[in-house]
Amino acid sequence: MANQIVEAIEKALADAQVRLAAATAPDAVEAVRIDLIGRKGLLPALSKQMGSIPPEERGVTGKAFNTAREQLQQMLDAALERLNSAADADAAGIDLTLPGRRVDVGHKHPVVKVIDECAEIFRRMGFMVAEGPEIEQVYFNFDALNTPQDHPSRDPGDTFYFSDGRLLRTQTSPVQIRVMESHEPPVRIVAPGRCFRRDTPDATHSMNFHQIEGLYIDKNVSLADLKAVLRNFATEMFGPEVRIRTRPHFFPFTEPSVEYDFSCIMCGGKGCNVCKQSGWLEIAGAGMVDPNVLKNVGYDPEIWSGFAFGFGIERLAMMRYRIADIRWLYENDVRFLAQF
Ligand code: 2U9
Repeated sequence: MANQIVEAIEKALADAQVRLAAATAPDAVEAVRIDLIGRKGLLPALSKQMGSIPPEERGVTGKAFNTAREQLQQMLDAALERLNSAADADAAGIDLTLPGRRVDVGHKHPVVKVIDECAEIFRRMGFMVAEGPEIEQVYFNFDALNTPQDHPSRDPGDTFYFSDGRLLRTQTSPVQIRVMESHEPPVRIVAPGRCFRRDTPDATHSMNFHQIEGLYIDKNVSLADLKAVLRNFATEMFGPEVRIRTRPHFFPFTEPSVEYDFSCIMCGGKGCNVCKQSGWLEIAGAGMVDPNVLKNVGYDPEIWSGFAFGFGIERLAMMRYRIADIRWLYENDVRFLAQF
């Protein structure tokens, strides 16, 4: 008899569970409460049968009633809570069935992505990253780099000067001078950063641009070491199919000086608008560090030698991402920037 009562209680609870899950209004929850524990409800009716069961089973059956009442109360509360919060959302005009709103996560600017990627490639070849000030002294930007007073890059019309004589650096080479002045050789660094030149902006020129320059000083360093480093950089950055070539050039701070061309990334070297049908793109300047520069920082050029190179970051980014106009990198138009 006791088992039948306990079974009836369990079945009543299971039925209530189903009805509460389907309830769409508080009235339906109240109806479940009345049916089960109202004055004429199922549980009070069952408890009246307690008298007809053997005394030794009454304890167990009584416990089953108490547990059932507690459980039922929790189920009723939870159902009301669910209906009320849905009603609140409804009143506030919120549709809980809509998918969540996507949160736009920001990302790095393409110029910064290319700097990071270059730094990582050179890091794997043993170069450390060095940084320095964007507002520089004339000595670090020009004199220490063997660039004479009458060199065109020192023209006030080509460089931004402050009234106290300092300037906005035109290259990151002053960073290398600062590192050499404060460290004994060997030196293996890359210096990425913002530079400034008084150019008229167009599709390939910006007054504000970025460079990454490298410097490698050790004993018995040669142009062959430079070639190996740039060959590896080209492969890592643009893939193994890219060819490289060297042309003689002149820079005040390197002797001999060269320019590096990479086979055109756009047409694979066949000739197109971007490479002006030549199949090649000018990518980097480089050379063996001029002995005068080594002397300026107190290194003995009879013992130490080394190479230096410089890349324009925007140019790399434009090739990497096939960007036609450098100015797009500086307009902060998110429709453009969101593509990278
Ligand atoms: C020291 C000595 C020598 C770094 C060099 C270049 C050639 C070069 C270009 C990069 C992009 C100019 O703005 S750009 O188009 N850079 O052509 N840079 S050799 O030579 C150094 C640097 C530091 C102490």
